[in-house]
Amino acid sequence: MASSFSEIIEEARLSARALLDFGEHLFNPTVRLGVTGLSRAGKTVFITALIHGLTKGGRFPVFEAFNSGRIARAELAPQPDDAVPRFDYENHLRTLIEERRWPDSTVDISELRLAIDYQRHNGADRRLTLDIVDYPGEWLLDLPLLNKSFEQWSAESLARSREAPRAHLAAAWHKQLAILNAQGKEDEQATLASARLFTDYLAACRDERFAMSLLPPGRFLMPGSLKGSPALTFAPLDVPVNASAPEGSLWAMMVRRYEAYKDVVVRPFFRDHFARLDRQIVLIDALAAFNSGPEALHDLEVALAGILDCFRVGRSTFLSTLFRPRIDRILFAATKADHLHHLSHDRLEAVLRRAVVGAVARAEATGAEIDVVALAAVRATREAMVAHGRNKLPSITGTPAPGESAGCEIFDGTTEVATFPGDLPDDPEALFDGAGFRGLSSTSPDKSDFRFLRFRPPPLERDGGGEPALPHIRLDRALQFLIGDRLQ
Ligand SMILES: Nc1nc2c(ncn2[C@@H]2O[C@H](COP(=O)(O)OP(=O)(O)O)[C@@H](O)[C@H]2O)c(=O)[nH]1
Ligand SMILES: [Mg+2]
Repeated sequence: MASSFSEIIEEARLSARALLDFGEHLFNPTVRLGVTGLSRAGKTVFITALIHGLTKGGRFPVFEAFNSGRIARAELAPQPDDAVPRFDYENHLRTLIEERRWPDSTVDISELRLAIDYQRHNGADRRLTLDIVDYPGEWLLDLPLLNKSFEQWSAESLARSREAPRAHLAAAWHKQLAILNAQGKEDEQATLASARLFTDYLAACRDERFAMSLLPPGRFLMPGSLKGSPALTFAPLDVPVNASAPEGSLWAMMVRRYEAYKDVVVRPFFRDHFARLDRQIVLIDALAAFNSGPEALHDLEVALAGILDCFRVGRSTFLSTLFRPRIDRILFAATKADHLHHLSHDRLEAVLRRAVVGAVARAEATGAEIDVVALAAVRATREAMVAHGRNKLPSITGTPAPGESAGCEIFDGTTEVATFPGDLPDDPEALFDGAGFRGLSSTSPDKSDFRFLRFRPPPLERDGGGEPALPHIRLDRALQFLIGDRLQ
């Protein structure tokens, strides 16, 4: 009863918001573009490069409205939502260009508004408002919790934690779980210990060696202001899926907190942010998954399916017919493609396509258009053929960040080197089945089949007479897909 009542309120609020947004769209055409991806996927760099390119004359041959000169100007406008932090564009850009460092990592949501003045194909002058919303992919992976009971979530989390390589990382938590009495009296200390061990396990899974993606609840690893609150102090229990918790039990306490997490964290995110997006780009650090190995790639695949389910969840189950999430284009982008020679870019796209194929089929049924691209928002490398014995290998050259190492060499951040990062296999299957492709989770760095160095951002490119621009790979293709049709 309580839950259906809160859902009615939720729906009423959502539809009020939808009407408000709709009214604004009528007078002032607006696209709300969500930029998401797991932590370190490249969101901050992507948004910074996109804004810099649009406002400062980037090189975007494939972005038709821009390349044909129909865009008269694009400029920053005051951020629309009072309660959301502004995306710190100027600072990020300064770090990137003047210091040639990558921007510091961010873990919260932020927004920025761009006003684009353009000429329609028929000659009329128009303005498109582009709201860019940067939010953690971890929050997105929480949305499926809305449709799951505590018992279902527990069963899924436990099953996952019993598979390799997670089982090993979950050992300490499993040990504690085994002696926990779910039916027993509620117990704050046991709950605290359980939540801590469970969080440690999630953190270990995220480590570079394992690079797991699917680690809900998202706020356990990025608690922000909720750190230590009851809504973040719970953990899965080994309880039957179809039973319900005895009153006053430890189990009942976990259920209460799990539901609080949904109320305090997940629903507000859905209502205030996710449900208002028109377009979505999901950034994926697929190279980090290759770096780790097939288990990480498999985990990524499941996470991507989870993400795509969110778009479906939003459409059909959670809400009334009055309100419908309107995301009608979703782009999956493998980031940091500049770590590979361009001969491998198509292969990177193929791997990503392979990873989302099942999920895409499902999401297409919702009417959203979906595409896949391998890109580098900021291209930190150039390409070279480097002699290796009697062969020449397609390599990349760049300045490794200070402290990066290869073999026994440690780089100081000033010397340029050419490296051969490894080839992606012709057939994506090889990466998924683990035959013939080894990563960090099963071998040492010098023996793994793919290993990448972190390079420093490049200097601005000053060729071509126009304003100096940041080099990129296929950023224009992403723009064309995401907003090209709104600038016709
Ligand atoms: N070479 C290269 N590295 C990138 C690129 N984008 C992101 N990175 C790297 O990935 C890290 C995380 O990027 P960031 O945008 O902060 O990720 P976020 O957590 O998703 O916002 C950066 O510090 C860079 O080291 C890119 O286009 N090229
Ligand atoms: Mg960020």
